[in-house]
Amino acid sequence: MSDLPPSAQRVVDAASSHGLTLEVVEYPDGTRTADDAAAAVGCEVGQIVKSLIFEVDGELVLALTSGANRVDTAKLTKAAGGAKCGRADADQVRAITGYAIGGVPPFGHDNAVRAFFDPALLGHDSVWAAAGTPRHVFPINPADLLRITGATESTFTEQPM
Ligand code: 5CA
Repeated sequence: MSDLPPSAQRVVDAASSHGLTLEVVEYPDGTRTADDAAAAVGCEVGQIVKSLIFEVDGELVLALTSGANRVDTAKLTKAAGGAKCGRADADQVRAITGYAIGGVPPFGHDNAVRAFFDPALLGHDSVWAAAGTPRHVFPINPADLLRITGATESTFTEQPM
């Protein structure tokens, strides 16, 4: 229980401050991408939460996105009330969240960040998100995730082809 790496422990502590006990699971083969995580967990890729950082008019925002979906930056820009949107780079992700790409969790960040929530995540009983490292993930009820992230539910993904 207490042998989690510090970056995973921070995620557990952040959940705990919202009254939620996380069961973090380590997969030594890695959970760096949504596909990796789904393969490791043995769940649908749509149940994996991608915690993606974008820059909208100079503000870094978090897009909590189903692993089955792709962000439509025009829609995300509109949801955030901005005009210009791009992907944050690895240094910006680290600076705002305190975590490296591949392990960015949906909450427990160093700095407050406005968050947007893909409603597709609510179509599952449980979803899995990164727990601060590219090897640790945890399951969570998506409504609980929406609540503790304080995210705004918003449709910001591309239409499936
Ligand atoms: N642990 C997994 C599943 S929870 C995970 O963190 N997935 S993720 O989707 O949230 O984070 C990986 C994402 O980071 C990739 O989808 C990719 O779009 C993005 N990424 C990878 N490299 C870079 C980079 N150099 N700059 C900006 N974003 C990147």
